[in-house]
Amino acid sequence: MVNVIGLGYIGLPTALMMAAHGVKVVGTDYNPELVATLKSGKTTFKEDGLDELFADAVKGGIEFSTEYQVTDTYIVSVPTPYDKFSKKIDACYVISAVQSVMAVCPKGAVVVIESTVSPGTIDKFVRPAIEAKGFEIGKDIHLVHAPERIIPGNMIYELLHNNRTIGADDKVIGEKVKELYASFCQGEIVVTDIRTAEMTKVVENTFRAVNIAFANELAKICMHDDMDVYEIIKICNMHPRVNILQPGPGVGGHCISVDPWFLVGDYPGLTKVIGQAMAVNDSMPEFVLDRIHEIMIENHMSDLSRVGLYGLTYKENVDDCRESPTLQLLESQSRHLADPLKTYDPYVTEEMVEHQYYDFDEFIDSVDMVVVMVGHDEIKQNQHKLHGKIVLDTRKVCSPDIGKVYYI
Ligand code: SAJ
Repeated sequence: MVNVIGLGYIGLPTALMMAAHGVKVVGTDYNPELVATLKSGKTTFKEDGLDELFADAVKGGIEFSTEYQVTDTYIVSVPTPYDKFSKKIDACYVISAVQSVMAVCPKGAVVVIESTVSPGTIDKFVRPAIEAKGFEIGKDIHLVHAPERIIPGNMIYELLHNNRTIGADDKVIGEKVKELYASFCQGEIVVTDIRTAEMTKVVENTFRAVNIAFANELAKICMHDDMDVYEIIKICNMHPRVNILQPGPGVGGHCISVDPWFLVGDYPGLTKVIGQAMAVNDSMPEFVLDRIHEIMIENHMSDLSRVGLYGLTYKENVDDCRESPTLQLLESQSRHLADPLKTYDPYVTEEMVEHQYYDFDEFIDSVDMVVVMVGHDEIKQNQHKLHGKIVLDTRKVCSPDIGKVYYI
């Protein structure tokens, strides 16, 4: 039996996927409300295909509990926040989960860490936590790092099809864990050592962050000299060896906007490109704020309460608002002591910020200028309703034909 610890955005789909593929799974989370919701047959966040997968996992006998189980295999999938000032990882949840596993697990158990950790975290924090409980690693406990790779918005497909990395001290244990993941994963599964696995995960997200920063910097250059950054990127990407990502209002989510800082925090003198890239991405919400002011002046608008931000989540068609560019923008704006802008997001039904709307039409009626911060399908399909408004589209989802549309 596999005990999956932490039933959030990664732990839950992973537990469900294994259970739906014949593995006996108990999912454990320390939040009793979350466990009660899952036990009552409901999922805890929105994701394409998650409800269907949940039904299959229930048929496969999945159970949910607040208790750690006595078993031979644990998968730890808890959050790894970072300290905003030092830029270093805060491994407290991983350490506490591993300590709780140690309190119940039999000798010989395999502990797989799925949470993203900065290179060296397992050596620095996880091994000492295990040894402090009197266990000998490699004999009493086997350690594995299997970083997740799935993208919110397409998680279920990617869980099934992405290639994976398994880092293990002992190749035999690595192969055993590979077999477990192969119960559902149709991609290639590479077995390597733990430090390499830690590093690959952070490097993958850093590669994407640097590429997005490059696109954002191009957007600023093009804005400065009135060139169309989207057309330029489109043409450049027709070159067989060029693949530039898209500019936007900033980078959010709990991965791309966080993981590269682990490298900057640990190697401050060696991360010039990465550090600058992260600074460029972090500057984007302020850049959008400046664009809003410029466009307001150009259109003789002075009333900020007539400006609305469309989208609160960190990207399209997900309900996750962690580190979202819209929240970053509102925070910058609050430093200027201005009244917060109006906001609306079809995926955010609970109050999150001031002046939040819950109905698309009411939101549109209440403003003269709409700033598209997130390219949800809803806005793509309803862009005709923006007719007559001034639009700042930071995601290039609206056609210039709908009216007075600006891009970044
Ligand atoms: N973004 C842009 N321009 C782009 C692409 C993205 O501005 O061209 C923005 C998005 O709007 C969003 C942020 O970047 O605010 C991050 O979104 P994302 O879709 O690039 O990635 P995440 O954070 O949802 O998921 C990433 C993925 N990593 C890579 O693609 C290398 C995913 O595979 C990882 O599993 C995930 O991080 C994670 O958990 O680490």
